[in-house]
Amino acid sequence: MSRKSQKAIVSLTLFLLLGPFSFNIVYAYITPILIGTDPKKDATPASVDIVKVYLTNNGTHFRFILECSTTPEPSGIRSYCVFLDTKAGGATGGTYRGADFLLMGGGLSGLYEWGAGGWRYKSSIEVNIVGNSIYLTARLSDIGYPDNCQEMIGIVAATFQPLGSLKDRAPNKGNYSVSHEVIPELPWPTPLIFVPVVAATVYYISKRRFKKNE
Ligand SMILES: [Ca+2]
Repeated sequence: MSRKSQKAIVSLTLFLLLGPFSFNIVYAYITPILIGTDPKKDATPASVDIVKVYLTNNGTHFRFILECSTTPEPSGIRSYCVFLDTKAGGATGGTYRGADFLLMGGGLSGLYEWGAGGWRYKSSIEVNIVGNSIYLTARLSDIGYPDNCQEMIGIVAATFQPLGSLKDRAPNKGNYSVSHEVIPELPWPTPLIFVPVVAATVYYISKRRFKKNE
């Protein structure tokens, strides 16, 4: 086999092996962090009863995971929300006074920002249902992260049905808090070390195979 075709095969192998790897790993989410729990059966129907709230991120996006008693069912009349207090000022009333951002799955899904006395649509979010959980995913930059976020970020999760009517609030009073550092805990070190190791191994195996065939 010519050196040129050997090189081509090695390149192709690397591309096929590392393409999916680099995509999946570099954009992988860190293991979700439990932000807080809320009593079970304190809201009906069970699909709006929040029991656990998790947070994760992949370096560019953050994701809240609301675990409910049964499968969440966002709709035009049922929403799953996360309020974030990221800076001074914010909501002057409602579910969480002081909240600056709102992620809403169901109703008109999206990221909302408090301004001029009300919630204003800012950008789209991703809404997914996995088992008994609903995933709400938004861009970190859309909440002004990291520069415009205070040291401790306040969090309240809530469900509404119909949209104006609060069903469950987690926690029941006050708010959960997460330190500024938890959100940016970047997953980079793993892929940066892992990918070159895989690349080196693939190249080594290919080289040995070619030598054998020569
Ligand atoms: Ca609950």
